[in-house]
Amino acid sequence: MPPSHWIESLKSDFRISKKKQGNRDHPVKVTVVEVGKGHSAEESSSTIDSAPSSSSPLSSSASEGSSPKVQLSEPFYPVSLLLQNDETQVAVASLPGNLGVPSVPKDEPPTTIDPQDAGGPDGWVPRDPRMVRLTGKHPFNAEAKLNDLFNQGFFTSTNLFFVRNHGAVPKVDLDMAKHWKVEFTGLCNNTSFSLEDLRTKFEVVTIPITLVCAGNRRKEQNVVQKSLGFSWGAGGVSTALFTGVRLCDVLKYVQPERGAKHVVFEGADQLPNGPYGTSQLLSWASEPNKGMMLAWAMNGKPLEPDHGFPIRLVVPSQIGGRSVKWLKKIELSAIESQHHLHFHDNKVLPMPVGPDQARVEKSWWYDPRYLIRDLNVNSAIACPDHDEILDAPPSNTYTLRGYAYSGGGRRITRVEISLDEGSTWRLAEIEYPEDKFREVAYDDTIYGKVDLTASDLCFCWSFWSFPVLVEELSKAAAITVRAMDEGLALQPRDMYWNATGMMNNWWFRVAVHHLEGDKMRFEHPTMAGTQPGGWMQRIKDEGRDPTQPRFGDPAPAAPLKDASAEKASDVVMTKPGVNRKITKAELAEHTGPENPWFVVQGEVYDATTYLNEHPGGPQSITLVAGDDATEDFMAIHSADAKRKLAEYHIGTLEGSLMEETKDAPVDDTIFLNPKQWKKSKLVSVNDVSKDSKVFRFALDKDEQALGLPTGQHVYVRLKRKTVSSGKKAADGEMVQRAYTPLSREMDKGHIDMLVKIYYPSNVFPTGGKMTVGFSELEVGDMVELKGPIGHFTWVGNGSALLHGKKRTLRQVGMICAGSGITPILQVLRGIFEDPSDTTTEAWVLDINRYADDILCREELDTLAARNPSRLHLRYSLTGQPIPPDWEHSVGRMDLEMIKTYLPKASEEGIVCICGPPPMEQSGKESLTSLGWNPQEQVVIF
Ligand SMILES: Nc1nc2c(c(=O)[nH]1)N[C@H]1C(S)=C(S)[C@@H](COP(=O)(O)O)O[C@H]1N2
Ligand SMILES: [Mo]
Repeated sequence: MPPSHWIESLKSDFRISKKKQGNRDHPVKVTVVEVGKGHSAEESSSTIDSAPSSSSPLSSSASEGSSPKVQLSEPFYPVSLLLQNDETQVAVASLPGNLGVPSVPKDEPPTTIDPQDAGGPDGWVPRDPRMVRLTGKHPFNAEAKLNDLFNQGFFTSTNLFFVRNHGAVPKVDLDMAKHWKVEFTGLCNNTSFSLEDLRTKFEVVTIPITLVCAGNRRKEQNVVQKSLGFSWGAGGVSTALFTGVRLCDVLKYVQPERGAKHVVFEGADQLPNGPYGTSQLLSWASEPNKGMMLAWAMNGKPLEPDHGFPIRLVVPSQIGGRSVKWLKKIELSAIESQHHLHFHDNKVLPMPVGPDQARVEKSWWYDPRYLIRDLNVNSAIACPDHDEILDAPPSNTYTLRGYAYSGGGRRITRVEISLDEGSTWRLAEIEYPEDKFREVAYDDTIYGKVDLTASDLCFCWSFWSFPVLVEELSKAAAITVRAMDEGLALQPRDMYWNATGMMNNWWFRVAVHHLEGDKMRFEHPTMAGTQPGGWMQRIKDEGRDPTQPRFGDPAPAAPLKDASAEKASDVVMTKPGVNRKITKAELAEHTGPENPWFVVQGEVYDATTYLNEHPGGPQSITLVAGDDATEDFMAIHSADAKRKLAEYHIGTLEGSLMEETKDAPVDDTIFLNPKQWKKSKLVSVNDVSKDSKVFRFALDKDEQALGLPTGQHVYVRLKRKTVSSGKKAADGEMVQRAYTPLSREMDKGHIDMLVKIYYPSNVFPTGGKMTVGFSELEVGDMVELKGPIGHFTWVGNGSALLHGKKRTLRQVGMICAGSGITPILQVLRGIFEDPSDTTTEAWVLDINRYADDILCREELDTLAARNPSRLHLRYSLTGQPIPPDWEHSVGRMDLEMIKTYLPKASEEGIVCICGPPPMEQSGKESLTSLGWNPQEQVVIF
């Protein structure tokens, strides 16, 4: 259940617990200690039991926003924290500003279900659409764009905090959270603790901690040769305030027996090979300085489902994989964890052991020497960002920026920058925001003790900066960074390629491209996940070795060694001797979850016996049962996984799912089939603006209707004719995206798609993968269509369906930009071309760069002219110059515009948004602040 629902269902509980607040509930104690700054430590302590702004030393030392009067409900379970926010209206989520410590970003946790999750096993987990998914739809493994992450500052909001889930998120509802027990077994006093027990028996503490997945920066290794893991960019790192109790305190309480050497942790997630689990050495776990904790809150709020609700282990300065989420069981044992993933994940195997060998020779995984615990030293460049353009006079200063961290509590002691590819280095400035916490001590009911005054270890990332003259940059071919830690560990020049692709920490290099007019474009090594771009792939495509980059050298750098040139396409995915021909009818019998078959590149695979072994969980296979899974499979899997696929090969599909269009849908008056890709031929292309075109595709028959409810979309997929580097590819890659047609349902026999083409440019060298694919199409070419998809349908006459729920609507607001007008236009027609609807009012705010960019303007203006009292149409232009006779708005979408040109929040209102994701996100935030319910009244198309 999303958090907003938690609050709802809790209100009644809370009223009861409020009444019985009695002697057990102690008033808030606030302690402030100031250390350093030349004078001796001075401690003042006060007890606030009435007004939050009493004249306590705390509130006098700095005034507003300090310790609220907070009483948590009983029994305590983390949702109590949220409830408190809601009921007392105090901003308890942030620490008082006067402490002078870095503040937590104010973003509310995500509240909406990403359409990619709808219907899947995580279809109940709210997530931020800005997260870049690294393993298809499921399971959820995701990182923020490096720039978004970095701009958050020291603390990462829950929304953009990276997520690493091996399977589906355990669904823990309120009742389960209330009764959640962490069970101690094995060589100790066997006992179990509810969250209330933990909070009352032990001291509650809050510690700022950076978590890093061991796979951070793995994409760089995967470009060289696909490892056993998926492609993290440099955003697999995030920082939060974690609140809970110290593991060492709890261990002392359960009294480990003689012979106990390891502490084994187990989560509640059910994975193909058992629950997630791993262990710590007891000697480390009992050590207070190591900072390990059992945490129920992140940034002052209950953990989100993705981060381990209701409780997780947090192990500072070690790889993220040790921080077990959804923590259920802790066992004191003579031997280390025997969990499958304790052995088969989070290892750095020796370089000579390739992924194939590692898979066959199991002993490598059981050698304790290859286990990884502490993080290694690492750093990355965030400014300039990938594809950032610098256009500034040579005398200006540009500040290079980035992050650095290490493990084992070790401080980063230097960060060095090279502008000549490592020949000479210069010292960067380093900022350690974590140190601010060493200067204060604070205590309240939500956070417990926030006191690092006695701590010397570094658990968090630091930020480096290096101002440089633009003139100097203009002579550089690359910007390189490396960091060193307290143990004098220095990031290496060369990549330590290893089978799991973990702990990648070679120098982080950003290539500098010099454009005409002294402009520069920057290029990062890779982009996370399947996103294209980065110098590593480019160098590889040019036939050179990406592990030996030479950016400035005019002499061609090291040619690509054959050994590292393994191409995924060379992997054989068929089994020798298998020659059965499988018909589509046979395939169609295997769409169920019991014995799913699927197709990759025309070959059929039977996943029945593999379902429970699949590292991504069985659902990601059953979702594609009976279907062509080529695109998803090829994009996500390693060469090794591809080789493994051969074991499940059972035959070759007769014909192809993609070619066949006349595989008679039952109702052939309708073209679209939600389960099947259907071929459609391009019949004409018409320019409508300098970069937008209308593509008309033929349906099966002249009199056929498309079959698309108003407000829904169609998936289009097509094969690219060129690859991004511009060379002709024998077999182009498949690209796919959802579009809303421009044509009407009553237009029979064809579908028109309005597409704005993002041509390659200096700023965006590859151009839009999909839209460039469109621009390459010639009349007579085929694409494939599938649908309808979407969560919003305009039924007509004031009635709509949102997520399948019927809604009566009188006011429809719409915000769009560019070609985002297409779904909006369909809804407008649904309202104003319906003679039975005489009352529904609509508001449209359409934002474009120049007046010429406004798509479908004639139709919009006509609709508005015909319905002056019901359609409120407003354009805004963001590009200069503004035409002299312009009567509409100027500037980017902002709160004021939304307030003025959209309806006021109301029961019978809704606002639909369609534009670039950042606009959708900020539109949603503004609407929320104006009283709209972001979940039920804001639709992102
Ligand atoms: N129960 C459980 N705990 C888990 C995992 C998991 O899949 N299940 N993934 C681990 C890994 S590999 C990492 S990097 C961290 C990620 O924590 P986060 O998703 O909160 O960022 O959780 C760890 N704890
Ligand atoms: Mo991880």
